[in-house]
Amino acid sequence: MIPVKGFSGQKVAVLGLGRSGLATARALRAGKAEPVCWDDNPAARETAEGEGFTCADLHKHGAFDGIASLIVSPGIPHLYPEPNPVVSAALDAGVPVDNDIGLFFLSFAGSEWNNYDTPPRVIAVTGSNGKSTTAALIHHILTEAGREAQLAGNIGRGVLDIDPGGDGSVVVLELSSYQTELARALTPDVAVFTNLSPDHLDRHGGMGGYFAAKRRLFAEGGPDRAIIGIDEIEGAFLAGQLAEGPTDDRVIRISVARKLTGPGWQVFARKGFLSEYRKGRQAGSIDLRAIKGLPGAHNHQNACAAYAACRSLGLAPRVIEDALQSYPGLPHRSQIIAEAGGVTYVNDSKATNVDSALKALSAFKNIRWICGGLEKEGGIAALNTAADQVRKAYVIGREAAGFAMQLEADALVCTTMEAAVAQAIEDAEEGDTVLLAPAAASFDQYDNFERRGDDFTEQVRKRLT
Ligand code: UMA
Repeated sequence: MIPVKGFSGQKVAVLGLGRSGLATARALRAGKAEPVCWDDNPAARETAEGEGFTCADLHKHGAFDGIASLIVSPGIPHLYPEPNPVVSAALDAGVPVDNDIGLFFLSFAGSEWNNYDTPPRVIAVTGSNGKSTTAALIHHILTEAGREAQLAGNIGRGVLDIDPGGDGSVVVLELSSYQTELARALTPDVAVFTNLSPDHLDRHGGMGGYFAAKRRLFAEGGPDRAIIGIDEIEGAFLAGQLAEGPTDDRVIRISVARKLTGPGWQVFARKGFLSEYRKGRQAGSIDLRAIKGLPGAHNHQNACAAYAACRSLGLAPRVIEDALQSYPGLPHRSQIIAEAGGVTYVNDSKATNVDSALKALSAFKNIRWICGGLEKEGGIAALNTAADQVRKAYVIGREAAGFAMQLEADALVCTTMEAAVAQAIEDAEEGDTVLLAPAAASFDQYDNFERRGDDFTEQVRKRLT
């Protein structure tokens, strides 16, 4: 745990007592602050009280008297579509609003670092898609290379839950736009921006707000090294804005759309080959095509970003290449869960938006595609650009019929995962891929995308054994 600094003897309100909130309350207590906790769910309050925390209703008039700061969990809106009333009350009372990420950057450095040969470094990864894989891949490469590394943030572990950094260690953080937008301190040593496509637009008042939230990671005086995917205009703009000039290698540009030339530092992947160029010279090259844990161009972008991050810490190309080969992949992200009778079964339940589903569709051929769920803003028409890859769609979700009607591919309304998997297995022929890539949120039928992916895996395994 990272004890929170700067609030000793002061009351700090904590709103939301899930993974990030509980870790925050513990870290505040370890830093001798007095957390005053609240969660709208009585069960979450009970858990916190079981750990000896004081809960007090932060909606009540005067709740912010004597409170030094309000720490808000990422899932709780602080601005759009409308701020949670507790956040509004804190703002009205002039109480600073922050989150666990802001506290982490205030508290991570310790006086023991003065005795270290190499101070701990923080790598923060953001972007619409691929940030979990990129963060996990960086962590995997560092660990394989014998570096002490910890992984936290949006990937599932509260950032204040990690251990203090040892000599030469690295912390890899996956940060969502919810987290970067609110954090009052954001000072990673290396920051990565994978890509940008519409997501969470309701929470950011549209695309501009969404990009602005992610850009905060690269604000003035920010990272020593910025690794930026430039295949969308926002990334190209950000890289251009951060670089002092064409040779400034503080910025490493990455692409999977084109060969990058120029005198700066760049890493790109084309036709399955990763190349690194620095000062006009090729510094590294890796054949990514046979790496099982990283199928498809979208994963090649993740490989480029992770490669660049590790190169910026001084790892040799060869060491990175060896580690890429052994990357096992993350659950629910292009995860091969079974192979039987020449058919491959892939769980990409994390493809919760159109863009990530399109990336999954382009990574495989002859697809029996399980899709559908709670549609996100912006519609699903763009999915039809991948219709050629799809042999048949098996549509799930409460609104399966409406979803199926918008698809150009041959589509069957299945509604449940059980029905979709049963039919896809019955139809599948040698060489096909049965792919769960929903292009929608899971909340109409599941608690989260993990449960949806687990259900898919269970249904497939049940039928194949
Ligand atoms: N709550 C209230 N009032 C409300 C809303 C929620 O009290 O109006 C309470 C809930 O009852 C619950 C708590 O807030 O007890 C939940 O807080 P949370 O939703 O922020 O969830 P955590 O468990 O703290 O998890 C958060 C991130 N969740 C979100 O951003 C929604 C996790 O990312 C992250 O792994 C974790 O912190 C540790 O850092 C998940 C996620 O879905 C994976 N992220 C989004 C995404 O990837 O698309 C951004």
